[in-house]
Amino acid sequence: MSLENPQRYTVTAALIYANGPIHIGHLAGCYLPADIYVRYLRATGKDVAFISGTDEHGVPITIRAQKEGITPQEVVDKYYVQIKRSFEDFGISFDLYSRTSKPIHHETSREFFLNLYNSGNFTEEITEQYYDESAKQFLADRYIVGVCPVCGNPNAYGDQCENCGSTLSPTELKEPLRSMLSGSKPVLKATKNWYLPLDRMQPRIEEYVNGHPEWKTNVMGQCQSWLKEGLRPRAMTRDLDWGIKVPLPDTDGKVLYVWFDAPIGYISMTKEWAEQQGRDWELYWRNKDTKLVHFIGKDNIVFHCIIFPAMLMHEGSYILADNVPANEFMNLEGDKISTSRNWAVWLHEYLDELPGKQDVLRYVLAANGPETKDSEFTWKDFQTRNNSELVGIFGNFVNRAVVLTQKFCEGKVPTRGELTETDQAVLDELAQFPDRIGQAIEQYRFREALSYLMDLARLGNKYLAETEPWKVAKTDLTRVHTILNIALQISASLSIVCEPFLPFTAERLRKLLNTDQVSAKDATGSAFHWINAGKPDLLPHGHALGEAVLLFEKLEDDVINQQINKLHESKRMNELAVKTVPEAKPAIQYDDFAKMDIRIGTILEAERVPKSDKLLKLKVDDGTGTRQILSGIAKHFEPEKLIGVQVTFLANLAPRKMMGLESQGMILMAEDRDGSLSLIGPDKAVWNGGTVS
Ligand code: B3M
Ligand code: ZN
Repeated sequence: MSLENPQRYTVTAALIYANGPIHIGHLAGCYLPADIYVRYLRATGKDVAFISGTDEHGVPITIRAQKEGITPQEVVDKYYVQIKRSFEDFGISFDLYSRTSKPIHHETSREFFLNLYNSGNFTEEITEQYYDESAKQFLADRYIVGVCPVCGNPNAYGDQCENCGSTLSPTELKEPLRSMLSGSKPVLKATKNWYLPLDRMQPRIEEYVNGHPEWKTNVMGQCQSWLKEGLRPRAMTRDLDWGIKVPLPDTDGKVLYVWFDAPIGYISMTKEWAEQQGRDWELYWRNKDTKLVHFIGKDNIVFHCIIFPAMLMHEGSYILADNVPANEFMNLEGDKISTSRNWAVWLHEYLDELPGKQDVLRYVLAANGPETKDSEFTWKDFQTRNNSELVGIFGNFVNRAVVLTQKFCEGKVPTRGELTETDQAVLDELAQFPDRIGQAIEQYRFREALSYLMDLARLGNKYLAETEPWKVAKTDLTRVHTILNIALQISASLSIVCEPFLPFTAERLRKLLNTDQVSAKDATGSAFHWINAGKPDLLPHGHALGEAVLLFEKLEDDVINQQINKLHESKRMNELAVKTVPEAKPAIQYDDFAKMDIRIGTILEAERVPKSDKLLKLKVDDGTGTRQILSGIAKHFEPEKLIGVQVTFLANLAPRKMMGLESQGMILMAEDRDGSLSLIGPDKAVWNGGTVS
């Protein structure tokens, strides 16, 4: 059951691993909806702690360190700063953005662990895990490499094969196995770890999950499938040297499981924030009138809906999440977003290239939010939404209202005269928007809420189109004043209700309407408060507007095409970079090599072989005469360009027939990473027939 009308909220957004920069998928999947929700709550006067930070433990960090050739500490220090900055740049309004490496977090996690341990809530289990004897370390799944049982890739990881995408466990890998740390063969070794007996907790967790039929169907679906499978005990400690040390004797080389400490981060960060603010953190975690909401992406559902609640239930003194409105994933231009393939729009790059356009991205991501199923970002859609919705509807309406006021009313809010039926209908409709938008937000339907926001701007446009103040001005200025007054009141409401979605625009719009100069009307010190949105008199008559600025600008094709090209180019570069050097062939003896008669010759003639798109027919001067060699290089070279070039060829390859023509030898080529071919010749002219050895 969901809490009725709570006044206090703890809202968390996933603690992302500090192992890379963030992209639009992160924003759309978790942080933007969380921010819209929180901004709305604050606007309606709720007491909110909006908490997030980076997850700085676990194998994802150590893997990154190994890839970049730096220490795990250097990895998290670097990405914490970058990630925090990106969130700030896009207006994600955390009350605190912290990190799990803080001492307060280590203490809180250890204390939590000890509470569970001391009350007998863990089971101890000894299992066999892979161990690297030369590195003297147990190996996380990711550190074990072997042959993929699905596709035969010899470099599959113990958790996944990057070639075919299969999810694996280390015991499924085929020989030869090797450790990524030392290259040696891992051996199985017994080790003790502490397990949370989720199996025993199944009934309580079922009761909790089933008590929330209002959860989103994608979230409920995953929970039910886990529950149906039957919960199994899960290790809460791991054999790893990066993380929070297990607070028990004789546990060297063991740390808390990263998924044990990370969600506790929400609690420790709330403590940190409350300390800074001089507040009581327990109100936000131990008071049953507080509503706890976790914003996450779909890959984190089980941890937030089953494992973390189980930990909290065991501990006993905490509230449980009221809702976990997890999103699905956002794809990019028809393909999954992928960090390793560099198929992403990175937030820090976006702002370098499209400065000041935070709200355009916020708008497009919210409008395409993957709320119920995976969604899609394309640059063309980005352009269309900007040009026809933000510029064409929102910006256009506000701009017309303001410009006409400057033209006909000296830039001051005019008085409203007698209302027509149309006027009254518009004001009545206006009054309904704030609730309509707010209710959708409260139900985590952000796309819908945003569409209502745009409907309000549409209402304004329609009103101006119907009443045509620019025409009426010729005959009836009093009437024009009434129309513009109403248009300005709609604009004023827009400035309030757009703030959760478009905070940068809201600020510009408030400057444009000069709202700071409107005297306070309610207890919060400003008339521009959500509870006043929709009212017909937000702007008093005679109030002077601010300077006219455009809220949005049109995006031209070249800007968009640049982004599309950049994306494809970086993917291409990346594909080249991941191509590995071919495997070595088995060793041979000198005699084997000496059997080959490799020589230098000069190409005298070159032409395409009719009906073949691959073959060129070459005439080569081999020092004793001319020989014909057929070479499969037609796609790589223009025949005319080869004439006169000295090349290396295998002279004693037995003659072969291709397309009815005899080939007497083979031209040697080097293949580049991208598959292009290059001739191998001497670095100065040598005599034809000279041997290569
Ligand atoms: N660090 C996984 C992730 O970054 C994990 C989330 C923790 S939330 C408590 O997607
Ligand atoms: Zn595979």
